[in-house]
Amino acid sequence: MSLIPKSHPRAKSLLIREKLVEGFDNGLVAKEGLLAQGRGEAFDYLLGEKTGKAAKSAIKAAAAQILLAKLPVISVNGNVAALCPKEIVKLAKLTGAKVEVNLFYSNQKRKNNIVKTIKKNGFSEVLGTNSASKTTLKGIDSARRIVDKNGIFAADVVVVPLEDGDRTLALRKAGKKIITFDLNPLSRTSQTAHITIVDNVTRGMDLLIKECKKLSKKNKKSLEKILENFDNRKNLSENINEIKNNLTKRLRIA
Ligand code: PTJ
Repeated sequence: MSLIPKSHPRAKSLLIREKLVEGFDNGLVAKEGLLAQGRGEAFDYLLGEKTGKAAKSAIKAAAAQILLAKLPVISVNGNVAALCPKEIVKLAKLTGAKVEVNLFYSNQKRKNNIVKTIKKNGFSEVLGTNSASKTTLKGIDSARRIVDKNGIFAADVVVVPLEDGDRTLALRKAGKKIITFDLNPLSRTSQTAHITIVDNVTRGMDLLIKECKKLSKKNKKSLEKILENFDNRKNLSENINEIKNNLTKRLRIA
C-alpha cells in the first residue's frame, strides 16, 4: 500500500516515483533508471507537471507519423516497462506497431522480466531476446546497437521513449523517422529526433493513444499535412517558452 497521502500537493509525481521503485524491486529498472527518473522529475517540475500546448502538437504529429508508417516499432527500456506497459500494448495493438526490448544497461535477466511484463499486459510477440534474429546497428558503441532484424532494424518509424543521443542519431542516420518522449527539451535526443514529445511518458503515452484513435479516421493526405506543418526545432523552443512562462508565473504568485 502506498504511503503517499492523496492530499499531498505533489502526490502524482511521488506515485510515479513509486512505480519506478517498484519496477526496480521487480527487476525491470536499472539502478541508473532511478536517476534518470530524477532528472525527468526536475524538468517536469519546471514544466508545471502538465502537458503543454507544444507537447500536444508534437503528440499530434507523432500520431500522424505512426499511422503513416509501414513498419512502426516501439522500443521499450526498463523505465518505460515500469511506467506504462499497458499503454505500450494499447498503442501497439491500435497501430499495428511491433514492440522490441532494447536496453542501454543490457542484462538478459532484466530483458526477460520486461518481456514477461509486456506479455502479461496482453502482447505476446515481443522482440529483442531472440539471438537468431539479432543484428547490429552501425554507429553506436553501447548495447543499444543490438537490435532485431525484423524489428528496429527494418522499421521505418521508431518510437524511442527516454532514449540516449547516440542511438537516436544512429537510427536517424539509418534513415528512420524517430519519435521520442523526453522531458528535457535540451537533451541530445530531443534535438536529434524528428518528433520530440516534451512530456512525462506517463501522461503523454495515453494522449498519443487517443490521438492515434482520432487520426485513424483521417486520410493519408491530411496526415501528411500535419507532418508538413510540424517543425521539431520550433516545437522545442515553444516548450522552452512554456517553461519560462511557468517559472515567471510561479515567481509572481510567491
Ligand atoms: O533500461 P535501460 O538499461 O535501457 O536504461 C534506461 C535509462 C532511462 C536509464 C537510460 O536510457 C538513461 O540513462 O537515460 P537518461 O539519458 O538518463 O534519460 C533520458 C531522458 O529521459 C532524460 O533527458 C530525462 O530527462 C528523460 N526522462 C526521465 N524520466 C522521464 C523522462 N522523459 C519523459 N518521461 C519520464 N518519466
